[in-house]
Amino acid sequence: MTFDSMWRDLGAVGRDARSGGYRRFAWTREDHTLREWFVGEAESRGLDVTIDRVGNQWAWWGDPDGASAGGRRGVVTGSHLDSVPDGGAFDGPLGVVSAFAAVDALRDKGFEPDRPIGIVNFVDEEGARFGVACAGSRVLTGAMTADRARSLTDGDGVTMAQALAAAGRDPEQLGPDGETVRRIGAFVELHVEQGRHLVDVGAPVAVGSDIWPHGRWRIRTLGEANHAGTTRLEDRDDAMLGFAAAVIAARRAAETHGCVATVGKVVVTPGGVNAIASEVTAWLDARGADQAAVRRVVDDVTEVVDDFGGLVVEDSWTGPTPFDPALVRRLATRLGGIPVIGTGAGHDAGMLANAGVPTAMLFVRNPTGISHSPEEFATSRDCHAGVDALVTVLTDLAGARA
Ligand code: HGY
Ligand code: MN
Ligand code: MN
Repeated sequence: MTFDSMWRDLGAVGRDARSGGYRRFAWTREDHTLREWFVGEAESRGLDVTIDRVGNQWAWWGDPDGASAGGRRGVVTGSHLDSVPDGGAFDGPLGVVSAFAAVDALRDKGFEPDRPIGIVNFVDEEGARFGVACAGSRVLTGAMTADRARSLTDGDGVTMAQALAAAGRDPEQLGPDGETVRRIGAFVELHVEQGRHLVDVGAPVAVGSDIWPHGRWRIRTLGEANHAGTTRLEDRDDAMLGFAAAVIAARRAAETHGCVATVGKVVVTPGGVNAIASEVTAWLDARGADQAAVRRVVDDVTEVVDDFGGLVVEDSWTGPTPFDPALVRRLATRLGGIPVIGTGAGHDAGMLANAGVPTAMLFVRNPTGISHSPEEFATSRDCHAGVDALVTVLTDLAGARA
């Protein structure tokens, strides 16, 4: 299977006919189809598939436990297959498909790795269903407890534990998996760029050097349900007002503190056009190069929400995440001095880096610069340039002289 045929196969899975975007959420039917696809691609290449305690899938070329027998730890690449609601085709899948295509290319040129090469599909990277991003790599590395993960609920009140059980997995098995993490000597995640830097500098591929501090906070404002037409203004307790003030405050605070912030998801109760809202739950996403500034954004929003008697609770926080400087330099050098860029997007690579795994990323140009949208795009030519870069990197890191 070549890159293009794999890409075509994946294209139909979880695609929403109306929006053209993808709805691939953790432990759903679409996710099951994607996981089956991953196993099929791995087995068709004779790779050994293992599944860790969290449900992340790993396809191995060589014995990943060779290190325990005095061998060298594996070089791993890959990414995730899940999406945000109406997400683009490339965010996640580009890294997984490129990984399989890179193994094909290495074999075509007769490459014999001197250490195991692994391809990973991290489960639930977007956190679209249960609300915490990088859930699969967070639990794997101990950055989120299994108890908390099991108790997370989706929009229908289904817990992650129930979703795992429905998908045939034992929720009690969920937990950190040090044995799996120890197999990784280096991790390089290839990902579509979620911005316009490569367009602006005219390069197809870049090395990723770091991830900005970023987090998610749940905002809850309360009111009193009542009739939209007969309740006097002075008698109203409208939960929407605090929510609306928070949204504007987030934007203003981001401008003031040099960050980015948005409220992209909101749930209103009871949610009737002619009923005053009794409760609003909304999610703030705030990020920036300076973590103190991000905290000030959240403080400003919290102050406004407090004024309306509401509550702001931190759902997840990831501090500044520099990738391994030596590995970043090594990749940039091997790839002929290509650009080295940071990103405001969170990735599983960040979780592994924070767990002490030597990690870096490769970014592939996105002509629209848009992501988390059906408009997300990368040309076939640049996708193949990404695979070529990954082949160079894997040859270097897994080669005999590495
Ligand atoms: O939210 C992010 O930055 C990533 O797409 N999970
Ligand atoms: Mn994403
Ligand atoms: Mn991603």
